[in-house]
Amino acid sequence: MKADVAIIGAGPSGLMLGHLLAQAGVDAVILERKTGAHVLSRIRAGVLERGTIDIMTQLGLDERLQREGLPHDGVTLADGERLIHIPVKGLTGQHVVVYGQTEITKDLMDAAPQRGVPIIYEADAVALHAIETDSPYVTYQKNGEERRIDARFIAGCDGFHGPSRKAIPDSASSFVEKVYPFGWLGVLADVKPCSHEVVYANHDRGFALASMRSNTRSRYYIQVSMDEKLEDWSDDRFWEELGLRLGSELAAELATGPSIEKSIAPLRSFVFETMRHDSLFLAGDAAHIVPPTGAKGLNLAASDIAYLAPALIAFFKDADSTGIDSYATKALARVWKSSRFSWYLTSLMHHLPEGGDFGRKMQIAELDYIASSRAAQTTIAENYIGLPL
Ligand code: RFL
Ligand code: PHB
Repeated sequence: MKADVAIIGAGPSGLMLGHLLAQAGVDAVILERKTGAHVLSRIRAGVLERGTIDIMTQLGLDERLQREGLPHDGVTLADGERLIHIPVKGLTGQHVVVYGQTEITKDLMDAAPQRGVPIIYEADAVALHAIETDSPYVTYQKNGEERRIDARFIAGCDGFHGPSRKAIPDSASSFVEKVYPFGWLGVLADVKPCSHEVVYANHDRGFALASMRSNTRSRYYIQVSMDEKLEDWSDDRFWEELGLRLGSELAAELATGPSIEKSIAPLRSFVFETMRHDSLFLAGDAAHIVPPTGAKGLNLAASDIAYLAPALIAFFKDADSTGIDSYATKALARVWKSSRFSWYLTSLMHHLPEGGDFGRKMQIAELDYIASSRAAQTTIAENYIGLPL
């Protein structure tokens, strides 16, 4: 098989890229290791920035998002019993939209057949070859049979554990990483949210987050140490701990019920430099990971694609290489700024074992400052809605 671009991974970044290329008449094929149902079963991001929504609008695939997405005009930082409301829209003129990553992925997957975006699911043993030449190719196995796609470029959209980043030699790249000594225990439940906006809570007992997927489906997280076992967290224990950490005003509104998903996710910052190696481009979690505080991971994946798709289209349609040549530099500049915000909010809102009493006092002083300063709130608000592309 031949394609202009072979895309590895049918997560949000691979699907958005495949659709944008197809819309412009560039021939792309997506290889995905799992089934579509498996990809859709992963409960992840929930908060979308303007730029992410704009891609869905450009594709004409935003109808359900506009109908079902919940615009959020503010966000709350909680600190024990104190609630600090940040009027994001009042400060920036923009809002974010709560619409699950699962829903975005579903909208893109469902539209793929009629938009001429081929997705090959259950592609095993995907391997990249000749990426330092102008004729790279990808091999994979499907139903036990070896297959090959010859392309002009490969887009590695295969998440943190995929093969694309690993195909780039150490001599041509470097990375920095910070692994946090805790994770997030997340619960999804069909109960009414305790707040109509997202709440990030810093309690002496540890961090908690109240979010939602709809007016009847809530998504909550609490900070746990990485040696916690999922089976030790009954639903009852989770709800009790969550209520303590959110403070009494929100706890009074907390509706509880059986969890429909429960998982523990590690927190890490990771940035791989470079995002291009000759004929291979990296996008999304394949190139960078942010801790989820601040809701930047999916949005960064989308902003990578907002740079990469037009760059590839200009190459194929106008023989113009300027976009592909500046892709890594442009994308990384935004990645670092989002990494900084995610690190800041993670450090501000979590119980940091290494911080000690001084660290805790600094967090409280910073929250006092945020509560009283329009400038500090504006800084948070403009990062929360997403920095410009
Ligand atoms: P994905 O979604 O990981 O998709 C990669 C795809 O590649 C496939 N793949 C392979 N395919 C073929 N061959 C192989 N060898 C392959 N290896 C892997 C995988 O099966 C998969 O389908 O990466 P992508 O597209 O870059 O998207 C990134 C986002 O998924 C991620 O950044 C966000 O989910 C992060 N994130 C959040 N981001 C936000 O913007 N807002 C949020 O509110 C938010 N909350 C979260 C999050 C991530 C979380 N977890 C579990 C990590 C909350 C959590 C709990
Ligand atoms: C979510 O709704 O899953 C969510 C919201 C905000 C975050 C992370 C995750 O910062």
